[in-house]
Amino acid sequence: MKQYLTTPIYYASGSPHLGHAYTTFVADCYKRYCKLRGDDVLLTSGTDEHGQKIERTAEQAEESTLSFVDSRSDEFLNLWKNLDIDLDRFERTTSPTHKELVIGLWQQIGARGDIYKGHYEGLYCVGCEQYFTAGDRCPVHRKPLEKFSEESYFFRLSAYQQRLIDHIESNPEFIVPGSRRNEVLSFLKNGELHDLSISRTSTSWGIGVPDDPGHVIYVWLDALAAYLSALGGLEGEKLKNYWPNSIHFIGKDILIFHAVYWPAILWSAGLALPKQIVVNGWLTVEGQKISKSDPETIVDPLSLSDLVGRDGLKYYFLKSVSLGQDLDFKRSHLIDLLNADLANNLGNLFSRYIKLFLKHFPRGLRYSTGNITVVNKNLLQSIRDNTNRFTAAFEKFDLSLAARLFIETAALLNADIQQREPWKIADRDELAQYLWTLHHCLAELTILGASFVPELTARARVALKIEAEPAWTELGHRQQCVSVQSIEPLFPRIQSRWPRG
Ligand code: ME8
Repeated sequence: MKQYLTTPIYYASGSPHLGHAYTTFVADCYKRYCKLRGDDVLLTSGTDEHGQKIERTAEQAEESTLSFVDSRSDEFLNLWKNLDIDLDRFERTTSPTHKELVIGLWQQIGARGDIYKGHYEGLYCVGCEQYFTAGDRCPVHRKPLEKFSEESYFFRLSAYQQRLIDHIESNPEFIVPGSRRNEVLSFLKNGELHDLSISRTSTSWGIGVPDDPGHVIYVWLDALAAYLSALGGLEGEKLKNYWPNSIHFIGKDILIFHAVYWPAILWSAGLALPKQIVVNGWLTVEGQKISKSDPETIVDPLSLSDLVGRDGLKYYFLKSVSLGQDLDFKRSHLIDLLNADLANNLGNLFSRYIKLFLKHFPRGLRYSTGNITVVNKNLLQSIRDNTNRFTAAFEKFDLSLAARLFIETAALLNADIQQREPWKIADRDELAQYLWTLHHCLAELTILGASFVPELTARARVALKIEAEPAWTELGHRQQCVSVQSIEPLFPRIQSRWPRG
């Protein structure tokens, strides 16, 4: 199956922070799971580089806008490389191919009769690059809204109100989780949808409106279109093959743009809608959303990954945040959880198993499935049951439950070893049979872990002397000869360098 996944196209107005990393971890984890299942899956991220917010930030930094966005964009790209995010494409909205696509999209919408020229008068938050109809402060940035009055092109968004309601109601999985779907539905049902201003004259940093050089295209229309540019353009094969099966991973702050404006734009352009929008909550620090505009909240993902490793960082957030919920970040919780789950539980499981195996069967052992006892069959079956629950969790985007099932499976194996005390088994055949069974259980455990802690599971597979790249098709496949080799501890305990907090 062909699948297309996207993270938001993050603003190149500042350096990436933990909030950006979190959504990217969710998308990366989901991609790894799809790949494991054998899907042909592409993941896109990128940077949103136009608009007034960026123009003003570059001015304040006394840099040319282009060199400013070049360096911010590099920071994002380098972060994803350093955190081992499995990206296929990194799209920049200043690229010439993207510009061409946005102009093509504008023309397609125009040809449909959905664009007209008018005058915009109202409120705007430059931080969100969003129009407001009421209020005097932006609820996200907590700054006064600015009054704008300018000539503008409009998109006939109002014409799509009922169609949007119908689509969301007849596709219950279009917006996940359900609480976010309800939010969009009540937004659509409780008020009149106004046409959307889609050009600006008060900034020149953007893509020019075709044949009207005084206007630049609204930055959100420009940025959303990057999802299509990353697939190689409006006429490309990739768009045909991957787009209908696409999932946008976003934060709740940009839900209306993705669930209301974007589908209407796509319909107008004669394109299919993405299959799903998966919405995460916010990471906060002391109750405040981690945000560029609030420097006190900023946590640098790289320095954190230097301390706990990139697998540790991914695992912690994927396990600790239930999809759609907020999480108040605390370093002490991060360290305690990783020490408990990855050092004590997972790490000890592998080290005690490998030690035991090497002591008794340094050159490997051979056993055949037909001869194993009911106790060992049951152990294999209980891993299989967890695997089935794991799949169901992924299908509901409940990555936190899937991570828990992975680590509970490790705990189950530790408990089994503790109870059966293989170091006391005198019968060589019985011991061989148990270690053979455990070998298969551990191999399956690495499959469950591969989407969350890919580097740890790859090393665990080296210890088990099996193919480094895990695949779902391995499940239930039993080999007669198994062996192991020793490796460095999988996840050494983290000694906190910070004051507790
Ligand atoms: O909105 N907690 O870019 P952006 C969780 N350019 N997720 C967070 C977060 C937090 N504290 N802070 C940021 C834009 N995020 C537009 C997107 S897409 C066509 C254009 C994540 O740099 C979350 O995914 O402000 C959120 O939606 C996104 O970063 C916003 O990134």
